[in-house]
Amino acid sequence: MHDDALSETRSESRSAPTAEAELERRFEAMIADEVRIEPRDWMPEGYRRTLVRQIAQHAHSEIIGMQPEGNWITRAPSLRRKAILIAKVQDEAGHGLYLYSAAETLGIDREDLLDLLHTGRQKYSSIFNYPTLTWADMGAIGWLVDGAAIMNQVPLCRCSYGPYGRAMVRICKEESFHQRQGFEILHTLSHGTPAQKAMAQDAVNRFWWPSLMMFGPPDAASTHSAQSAAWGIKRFGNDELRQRFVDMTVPQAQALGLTLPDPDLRWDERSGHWRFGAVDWDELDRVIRGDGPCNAQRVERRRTAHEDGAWVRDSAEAYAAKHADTTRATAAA
Ligand code: BYC
Repeated sequence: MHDDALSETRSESRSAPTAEAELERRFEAMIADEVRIEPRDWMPEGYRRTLVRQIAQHAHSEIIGMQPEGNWITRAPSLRRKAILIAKVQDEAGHGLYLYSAAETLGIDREDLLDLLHTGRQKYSSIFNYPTLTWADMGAIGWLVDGAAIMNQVPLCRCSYGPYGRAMVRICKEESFHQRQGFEILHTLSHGTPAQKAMAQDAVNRFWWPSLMMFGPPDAASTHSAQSAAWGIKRFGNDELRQRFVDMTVPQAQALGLTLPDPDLRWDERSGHWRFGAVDWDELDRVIRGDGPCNAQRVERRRTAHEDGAWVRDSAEAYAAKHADTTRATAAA
């Protein structure tokens, strides 16, 4: 669709009370033409709800994801490692903020989203319900968890909803940096003493399968994939992205000199893919339902952090109100 035609469509959809079917037809045409949907465009309620669900889950994952890594800030093995880890955890907070802002453009309040997280009514990624037991886990999270996140999130930069797609561009750039720092931590450990190499291997053993679960259930069991793909929200199915992640990661594990804990992992010459063993979908189900090793601890910590931060929000609101009063008084003078 040409720009002129698009702006005509948009201004009409904003001003004229067109019949719902016509609005829907225009929406579908925009999706088919890969024209981005923006906050003021008409959209079906299901599209809006799907985006709120996915963006909120994503935002929650970013801020809950600060906990397992924050756990190692005080015990990072050097000042350099500590500074890098602090910056990474701070990046995750920033990702959460862009994503909550993107969700707010869909007419939902950030406080309400946080309430849904704190009361267990909205999910966050299963991966953050696993503990970080050693320093090598910082490497495994960066390499595998950020690696899986990038694989999943780069296609979201082309999401049909503008504010989400644009937020993802910056997030993916930062995640790429995170992935490299994780790889570098593991590379140092795997080329260190035998004890350090064993620590790196143990971290990879524990994070490999949960990383594969980050892509969601198999396509056949995925409730939302087909509709999300039709709306241009998801560009690939869960299984395809999982396979791409395995194909990308196996050679990297070889470069690290570490093994992946899957006896069925083998190169399939015919398809040109690494074939992997069966994922334990019952485990994903259990962790999503709240029965992972750290679910209760993560949500409790998040609630406490929110309560502890109440004074900051109150102060910011009071400052904003005072600033608005001053601006009004100056304008009236
Ligand atoms: N964990 O129909 P499906 C990050 C839920 S990276 C928890 O396939 P969909 C970070 C799913 O929500 C992690 N829940 O759903 C990285 C749905 O439940 P509801 C966050 C999961 O939405 C490094 C149900 O299962 N990334 O933040 O089409 C450092 C059926 O699934 C999981 C994102 O969120 C799971 N692993 O696809 C710091 C990326 N898998 O909602 C931070 C954006 C599935 O019906 N999100 N579920 O109750 C997505 O791409 C998609 O939402 C998913 C799932 C691929 C995750």
